[in-house]
Amino acid sequence: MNTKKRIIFVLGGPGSGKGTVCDYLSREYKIGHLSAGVLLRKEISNPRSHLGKLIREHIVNGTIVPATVTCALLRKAMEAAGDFETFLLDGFPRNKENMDGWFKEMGQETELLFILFLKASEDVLMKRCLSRKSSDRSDDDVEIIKKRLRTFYDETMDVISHFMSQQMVRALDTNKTKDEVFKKARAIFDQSL
Ligand code: UP5
Ligand code: MG
Repeated sequence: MNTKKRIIFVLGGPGSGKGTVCDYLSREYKIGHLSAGVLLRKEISNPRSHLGKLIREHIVNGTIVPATVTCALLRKAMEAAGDFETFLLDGFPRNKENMDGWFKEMGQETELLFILFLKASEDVLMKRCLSRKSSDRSDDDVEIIKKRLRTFYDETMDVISHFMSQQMVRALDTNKTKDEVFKKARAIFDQSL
């Protein structure tokens, strides 16, 4: 990549609205949206991929795929996305290993702008994962959702706390309606971009 891409990590529990908010923001601000989860699921459905089995095991256990795998997919997708200067990374990095791996692999060629943290209560997270209509997500099962939640609180919150200590986190309450969330997201982006 020739110029440094500007990156926003979008983090939050399962069902917190990462995909929904990123879709909205990418349209409104004409910025790229890369979902690590979507890229990993695509890799599983690619019969030529040697990584499918490893990724599937992580997804059905609600655990986290190593950074080398996810960073390689993100890099490829970023290069294929064309002209965007700024990208929302939806659902990455999910633990310290992912975060360190990102800076090692991508730190030179990207600039981290801030972290958007989507906050919703645990019962809202569970309800939204379960109510996702026509879900083709094998991990939208109550026992797996519990594991995803545990991984979020045990590992991803460490990443968020790390960036909080650097005043890089913009928090957004997603317990509210989509319209209220979008309005608040706009306010954050108008100030921070
Ligand atoms: N909805 C959204 N906002 C709403 C609102 N304000 N009011 C009412 N309804 C709202 O939203 C979920 C549902 O809620 C939708 O039906 C939506 O319409 C509604 P969505 O935007 O899909 O939430 P999101 O946070 O994207 O939920 P998702 O389930 O995708 O989050 P996860 O973090 O669990 O999933 P992800 O795809 O990121 O990861 C899946 C798995 O992949 C992980 O568990 C892990 O095993 C693996 N993974 C890695 O290992 N590494 C990675 O880097 C990424 C993933
Ligand atoms: Mg998502």
